[in-house]
Amino acid sequence: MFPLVRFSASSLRSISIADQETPRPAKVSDMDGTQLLGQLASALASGAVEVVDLSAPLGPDTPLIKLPPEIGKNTPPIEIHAISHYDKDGPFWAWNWLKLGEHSGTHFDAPVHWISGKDHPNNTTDTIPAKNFVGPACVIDCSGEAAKNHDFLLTVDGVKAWEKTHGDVPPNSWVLMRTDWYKRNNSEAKFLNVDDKGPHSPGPTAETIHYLIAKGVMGWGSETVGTDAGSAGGMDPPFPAHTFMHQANRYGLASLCNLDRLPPKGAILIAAPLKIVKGTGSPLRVLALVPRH
Ligand code: 23J
Ligand code: MN
Repeated sequence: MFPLVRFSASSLRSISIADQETPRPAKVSDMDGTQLLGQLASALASGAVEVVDLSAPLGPDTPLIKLPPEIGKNTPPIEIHAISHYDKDGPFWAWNWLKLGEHSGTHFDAPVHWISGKDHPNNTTDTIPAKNFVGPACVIDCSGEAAKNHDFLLTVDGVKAWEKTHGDVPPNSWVLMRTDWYKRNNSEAKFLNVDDKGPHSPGPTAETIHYLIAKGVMGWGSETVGTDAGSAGGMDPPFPAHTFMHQANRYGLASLCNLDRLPPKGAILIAAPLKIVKGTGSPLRVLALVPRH
């Protein structure tokens, strides 16, 4: 069933929780949902809870991954074409059509994107349970390391150091690698950071992704063009974040912005891809609900 790696009982249990279609019946001790959402509405109005935009602008200048041609075909340049612009083609209205790869800009990776996730149930953008699109975020700050070393890899020890301060990474949470790499997002050359040895950008080790899957996370997010490091094509296996997250029927978020505006723990992420039929991923607006003190 999982050809590339064996899973512990705890990782399998957490997978079954996230894959459930219907929530478990509320317990008597659960907080009253109406009161809770009333408080949330007040907090949003007052600014006690802030909405932080984690998406990059999506247009012809958005940086796109450049795979070596010997590995495979590339996603096409983004195009935005006017259908009409208050003119003879539509006198009172403006609207556009897009030429847009699923894996363009700030985007979601569905399990079906990778061969290791191709046979899971509910592994496409139109079938993933909606409740998996909202959840808590753990933000691991690697900005200092990534500034010094463009090939920086977050190790299991790095995650454990975060857990020592902030507590265990909870099941069904998003783990986001903060690198401040998004500050390069306005230039494809700076963002992809390619030299004669290939692309250089930070990411996780294969062991880190294993560790997070054993914790039962919902997914892994990064500020770089994909969820894997620039050097990941040469890892064993190649592209471990893709290989192992999707093997576990979990998700990815790439080209995230503004992770420096999130606390290490306590934000709620809203990351809902377009409901593309049999979609392998989708550009999306990622929002974080952030408490302000
Ligand atoms: C295809 C092949 C390799 C990679 C990717 C896509 C992505 O990063 C992506 O956007 O999913 S690394
Ligand atoms: Mn992708």
